[in-house]
Amino acid sequence: MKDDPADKGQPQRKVEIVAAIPCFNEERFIGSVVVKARKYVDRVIVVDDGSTDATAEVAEAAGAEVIRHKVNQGKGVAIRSAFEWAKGSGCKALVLLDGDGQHEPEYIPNLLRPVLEGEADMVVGSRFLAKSNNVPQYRRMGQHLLTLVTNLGSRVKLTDSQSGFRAFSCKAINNMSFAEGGLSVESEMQFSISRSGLRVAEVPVEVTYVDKAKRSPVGHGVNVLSRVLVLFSLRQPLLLFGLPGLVLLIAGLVLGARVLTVYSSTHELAVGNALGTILLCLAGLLAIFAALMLQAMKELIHGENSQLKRESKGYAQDSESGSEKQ
Ligand SMILES: Nc1nc2c(ncn2[C@@H]2O[C@H](COP(=O)(O)OP(=O)(O)O)[C@@H](O)[C@H]2O)c(=O)[nH]1
Ligand SMILES: [Mg+2]
Repeated sequence: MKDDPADKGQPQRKVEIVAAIPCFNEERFIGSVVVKARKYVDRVIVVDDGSTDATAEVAEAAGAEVIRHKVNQGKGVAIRSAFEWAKGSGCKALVLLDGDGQHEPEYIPNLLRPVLEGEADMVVGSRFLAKSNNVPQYRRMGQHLLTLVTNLGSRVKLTDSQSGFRAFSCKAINNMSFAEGGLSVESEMQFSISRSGLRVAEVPVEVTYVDKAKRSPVGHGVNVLSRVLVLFSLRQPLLLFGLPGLVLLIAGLVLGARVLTVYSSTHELAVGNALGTILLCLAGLLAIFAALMLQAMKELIHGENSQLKRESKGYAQDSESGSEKQ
């Protein structure tokens, strides 16, 4: 068993297809998930994220290689560890699935097909494309809202932005980057994929809800939504803040014009409307100001990143020509 991502062991023989399962306290289900997944891939990696139960031992007994985080760091961090392992192994494809029995490993070949046939770099298993899905109603509404906001913010259209059942090509493994530590990592992948110009596809998957939700669905939803809005605001500030700001400002100006018209004909100030005008204009101006500030920051960061990339390219070329001269 490995102790931390830093000293993850690399496979002895060439591993082509890897399945990685981020886990936190899944001793009840992880054994059967690993055994089933092994039928479809060369290696199963379980990232045990500081579980306090026997997840790691059960996973290992079932034939998985276990990367162990000493303390719980969140699903996103566990997925980063899995990506690092996959990068080091030089594998052709990586599949992610949950360790709670929700994802049926028999769908792994369907997820892998577009990747292995060179049609997509990330394939998402969508619960909402399947003929039947037993996603509970309360979850379904929240999932659709999160998908709507993620699609708008990332400009990548999926039917199930929150599905953790996904496959990635070698190109995606090497080019995607994400920083989210928790359960918003799936949304962040959508932002990352559009930024890296990778291709995305969806295939239908059916899921089973074996257990009750482990955390409050409302709290979970609000948490993910707030992170998605942060990603959205950094990616498209003009759309998220600028457009509503402009609408508020125009509404304020229209109301203001009405206040003036009434005043000029009656010489009476419509106090309520005048206050409304001030509030709408202030809110609109604030939103536009926030949008412009965020846009400026975005362009600054983008400019600095491009500069760094150019510098490191130049440095690599210089050292190449230097070694040729020697
Ligand atoms: N590594 C890691 N995995 C987690 C964490 N929280 C949940 N998971 C795993 O992520 C998967 C989905 O989590 P779950 O709580 O079932 O989310 P839900 O299906 O969206 O309600 C399961 O395999 C969990 O074990 C965490 O803090 N760290
Ligand atoms: Mg689950």
